[in-house]
Amino acid sequence: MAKKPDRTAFLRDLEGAVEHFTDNSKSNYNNIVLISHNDADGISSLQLIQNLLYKMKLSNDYFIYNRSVSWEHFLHGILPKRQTNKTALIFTDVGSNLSDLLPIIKNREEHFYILDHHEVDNAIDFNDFPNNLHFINPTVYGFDGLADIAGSTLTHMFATSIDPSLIKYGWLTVIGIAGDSLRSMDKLQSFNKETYQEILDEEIVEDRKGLILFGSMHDTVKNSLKNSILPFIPGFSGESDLHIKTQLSTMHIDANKKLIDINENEIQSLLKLPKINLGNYCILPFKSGMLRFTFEHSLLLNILSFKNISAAISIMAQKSITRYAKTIYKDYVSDLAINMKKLSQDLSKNETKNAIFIDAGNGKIAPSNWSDTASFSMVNGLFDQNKMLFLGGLEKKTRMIKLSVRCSRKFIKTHKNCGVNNVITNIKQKLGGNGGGHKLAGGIRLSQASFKLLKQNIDNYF
Ligand SMILES: [Mn+2]
Repeated sequence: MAKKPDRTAFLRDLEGAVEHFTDNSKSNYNNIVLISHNDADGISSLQLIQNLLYKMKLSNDYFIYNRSVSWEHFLHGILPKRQTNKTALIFTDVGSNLSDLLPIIKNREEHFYILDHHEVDNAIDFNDFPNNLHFINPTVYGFDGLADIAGSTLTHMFATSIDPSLIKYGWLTVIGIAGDSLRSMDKLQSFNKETYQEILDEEIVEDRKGLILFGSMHDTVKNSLKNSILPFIPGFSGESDLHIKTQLSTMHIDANKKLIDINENEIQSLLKLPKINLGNYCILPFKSGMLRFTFEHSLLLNILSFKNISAAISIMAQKSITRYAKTIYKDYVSDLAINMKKLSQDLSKNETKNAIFIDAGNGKIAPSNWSDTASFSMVNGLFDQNKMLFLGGLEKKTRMIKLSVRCSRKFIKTHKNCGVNNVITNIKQKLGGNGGGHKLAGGIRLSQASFKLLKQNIDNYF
């Protein structure tokens, strides 16, 4: 893995894929199969490519991959018995599990284009790639797959290299960036930053400066504070309406004013609260209500992708939110804020030199929320960034201990590149169980006896 990002080498790969795709589209391909990830970034990427293919007059089928089955199993249902090089497959925001994919691709005649920004298994030999694969992944050249380049940014670069007029769909790109980077627009870096600027220059979206309370930017001051999940605001996020109203009235702020309508004095008083900062956020001017705000739009897509993928895909084309989606969204953010509050105040923690265990079982936090609560508490820095977080508890149906495991980038740096995936592999080797993940996030299920041993010896697993 390169230390300093190699821009030239990455752009050379991208250009090679663009040329090959353009040439074959004119003379060879008669059908394109699209495969994308079931999240906001994946859906945005998918629609960017669909718009490209529409302009190129190429027919396409699409499939959403949620990683619940192996690539072999998934592709078995998609690839036809009769092979043909007249079909191309384009993977967006997925496809970097090369040890699973390469053996399949090697035995096929179709052309494969993988546009992904997830990290690749280190063991891959890039000189041993099949000729029918174009693999474009900026992380291979030292870019950060979240901060520097979202899946949608990469897809945007591919699509606009073929047809520059596709910049008009840049709002899709921004939704992908907002969902994956989890930061305000002023903190974007590298290709994310450059691409966002190009889209702004074309006046496709609008950039605004204001208080950053991601989760409910579209709502009243009271609800924005109550449901702020990024940042988590101690004393406000997850608190009761009455508590927040009382606080706001002592600050002489009208609790029912829209957050984006508050005046300079009100902004200044809110800035005195912990964690609250000014920053830039992005508006989609042609949408209304909550869907105008890219972070919230993106979070909604992420939530719906797990519950109802068709609802997620169709919301992209809608100007305003459906009642169904609105209810799901409201419950989600308010639960998440409340869970982070519980995590930072009420739940018992067991800390060692390198780890923090938090028992969220027995109804303390609903098991379906363990994963997101762990992720957002990590992003918000609610715990010591030098420790790995193990959040979970007894899962009633399996009688096993289920754990969501998270760590920060700082942790990986100070622990010689040891991330969540390495620790989970070590645990499985010594204690059994099943699970997996990547550097920053993963999960594992263990027997209760193994969990007891793990807690006693956790510092030996790093
Ligand atoms: Mn992504």
